[in-house]
Amino acid sequence: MTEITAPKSPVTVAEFTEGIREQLKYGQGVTPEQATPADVYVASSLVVRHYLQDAWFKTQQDMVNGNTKAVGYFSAEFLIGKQLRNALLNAGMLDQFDAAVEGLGFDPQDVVDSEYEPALGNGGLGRLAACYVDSLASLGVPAFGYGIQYRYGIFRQEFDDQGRQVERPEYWLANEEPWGHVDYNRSQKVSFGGEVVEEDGKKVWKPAWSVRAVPVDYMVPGYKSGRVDTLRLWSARSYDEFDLLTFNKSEYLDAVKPKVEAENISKILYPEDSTPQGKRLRLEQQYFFTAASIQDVIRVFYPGQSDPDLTTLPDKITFQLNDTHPVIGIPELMRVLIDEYGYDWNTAWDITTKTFNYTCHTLLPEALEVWPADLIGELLPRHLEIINEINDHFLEELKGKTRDKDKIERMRIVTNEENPKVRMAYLATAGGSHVNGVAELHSQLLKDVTLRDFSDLYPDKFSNVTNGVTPRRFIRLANPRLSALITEGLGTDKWLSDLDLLQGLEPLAKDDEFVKKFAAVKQANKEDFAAYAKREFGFDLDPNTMFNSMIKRLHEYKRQSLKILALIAKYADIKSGKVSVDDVLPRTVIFGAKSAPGYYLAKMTIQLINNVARVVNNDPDIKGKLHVYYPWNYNVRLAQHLIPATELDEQISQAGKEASGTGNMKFALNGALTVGTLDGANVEIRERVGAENFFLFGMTVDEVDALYAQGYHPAVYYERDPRLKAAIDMVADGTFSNGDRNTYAPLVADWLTKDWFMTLADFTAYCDIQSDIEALYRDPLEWNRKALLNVARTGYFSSDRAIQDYLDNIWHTGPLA
Ligand code: KOT
Repeated sequence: MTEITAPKSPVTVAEFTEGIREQLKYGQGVTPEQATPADVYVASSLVVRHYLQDAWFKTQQDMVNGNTKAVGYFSAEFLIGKQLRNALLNAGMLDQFDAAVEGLGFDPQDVVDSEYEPALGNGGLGRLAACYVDSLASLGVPAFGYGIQYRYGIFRQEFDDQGRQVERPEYWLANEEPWGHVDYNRSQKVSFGGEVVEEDGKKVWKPAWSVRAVPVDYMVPGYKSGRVDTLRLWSARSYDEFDLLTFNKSEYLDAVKPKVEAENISKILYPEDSTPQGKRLRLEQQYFFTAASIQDVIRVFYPGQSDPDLTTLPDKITFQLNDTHPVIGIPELMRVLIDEYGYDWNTAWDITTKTFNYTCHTLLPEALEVWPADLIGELLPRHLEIINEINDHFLEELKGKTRDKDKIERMRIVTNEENPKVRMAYLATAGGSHVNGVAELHSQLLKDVTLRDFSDLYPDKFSNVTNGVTPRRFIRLANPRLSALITEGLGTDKWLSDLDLLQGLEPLAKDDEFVKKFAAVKQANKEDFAAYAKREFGFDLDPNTMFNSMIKRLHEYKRQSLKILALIAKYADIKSGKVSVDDVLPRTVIFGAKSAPGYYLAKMTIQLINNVARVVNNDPDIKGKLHVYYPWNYNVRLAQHLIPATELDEQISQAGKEASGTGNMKFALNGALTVGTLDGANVEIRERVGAENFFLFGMTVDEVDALYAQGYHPAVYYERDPRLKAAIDMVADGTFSNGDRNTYAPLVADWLTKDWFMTLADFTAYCDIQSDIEALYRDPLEWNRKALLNVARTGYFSSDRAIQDYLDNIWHTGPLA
């Protein structure tokens, strides 16, 4: 075997320049004079890929030849964000790129702006997967991310003239995409439908149709680790280009139908967040990528072997299931082991349970995936048999563990009813070694509530891994000024791979000069964001006001309505003269959020926010003291611009509903203060930064439960707090709908009669805490001291630490030698 040499990077400016020239000439077919920034973007990306190629080979080779167990991270979403700058940073070529591109007469910013963001995720779950592959590579751990290369990512959000969300297709692959390497020669066949027959006493699945899963490989360069892992996203292609027989009858549309249907599988990302869609296509997607990935793993780790010893699989790789979307992989591995490789049930079960682990990302009961058994039987008849058999074996096992028949009944993987259903979270819990939640509180609630019976009988399976975010993208790339200041303060840039070093900033919080530098960084970032918002959205943000952001999916439990109601209450106070406008602290509130297209109340909340913005921003009585902006199409790029410029971050979900949150971590690490409830990872953030450096308000999980139990009547709160009454009345009376009282009537009715997430019950506490926030903000030095302490004390929330926790407690593996 040929010896592969160490990675060639970092390169010189001259080499980088020459690389771009070559690519422009032989790849793009243009001279540097003819080239556009988009050409230079493609060329530069290919140059970076070129320099990473040897490290990529070497990582793969060491992974297969070595004895370090690899990680297979199975996720329906990877919200990776733009690739070029991240790859440059991790490969150590940022400066060379800037110099080379400038030397060729281009502005590096124009070049990176030409990149289209791969929008292959909905929100937190998908972004977490992207942070995790970055950390795996940075820690030198051999890993594959396995997912789907959707042709259409999360929809592009626009607002119509009424302020309503409009969804447009996000065809992110319209232009040349230099990062995904399509590898037709490593395709896999994935089959569906048909029937199961018995042949010689063996079950044989005779599928009705198949699709070709083509891998599209993305390099995942580790930060200064010399390692490059692989994100392998599958794209569905048809085997039958078209059916000639039908075509000859000149029924063209029918002739291309099989192709269209097959390719539909990877056509679009479901725009749902925290609600599984009971759609056949979704199950097809889930099976498509997990089946292709499992075959791929066998191909990679047992190359050319017709009779591999798959009992060694759990020593070669561990599979992490990112929520239940890939759980169909459990019966698939069983099927492969039994039907294709001839293992007996017990051996196959032993291999499977040792290989899989499951992360749960929710507490909302409606988000727990449940599939009708009929549907599984139709699409995957052999898998349904296997799932039923897993269920039977599992129920037997439970009888040996407890005499509580009700408990056993409750734990059924396949429900016992006329139209049985398969509970994917239960299948994942039974079929794997470990189950984890994503923040301490969430993991506790998983054990106490959602999976209580399981944790009673299998306590050792359960653990917590608090989420984390990558400091490379979310500090270094997003916030170069703060990064430089941190490096100055610590005297090293090692914090980028050891974020606990941020603790070294702690003493500097006592140094007023340093705090002032920190404040100047924030101010400059605010000015940058104002310029960006002007360019991109035409907004006129005033950087001399407090920048207060709330960015996350639009969902009732996250309570954007609490934020907007409090803002309306303030507006009402000014309008009625209760509060003098001269006493109001100037504040700019910035929202970023997409709603699921079919989520009626969420979409109405978007419309309300846009119309509050229209009214408040244009009301001369407000004298520019309150501003609301809602940049459309919130995505990773916008997050990277807004987070460094934010001073106050909103994490105001109802306690017990947000599994973790990861935006909260990004904001704290970028020196924003948080106003938040005791929910998800807020709890741990507050513990670390100190109660005095966090604006806590609202009910606890226990208080929420007690209030539900006692009977929750939101109208009581409306009557009790005049500020709340004024705000809701203002929405109801048409102030934000040109006098039309019907526009928001459903929202108002919901607040007053249902209010499932208790927005009204937390309103008073939320408004009251604003005076603490504003008092502190009026003292910039003290505000910034606390913000700096947030940075110094949140190094724990690095995804490197989270991955280290997975390695130590769940995967039991580590870096390549
Ligand atoms: C989506 C469908 C079903 C089950 C869960 C989800 C889900 C959960 N999608 N995103 N999440 C978020 O995941 C993040 C990463 O763990 C969390 O920080 C956040 O609280 C979840 O809402």
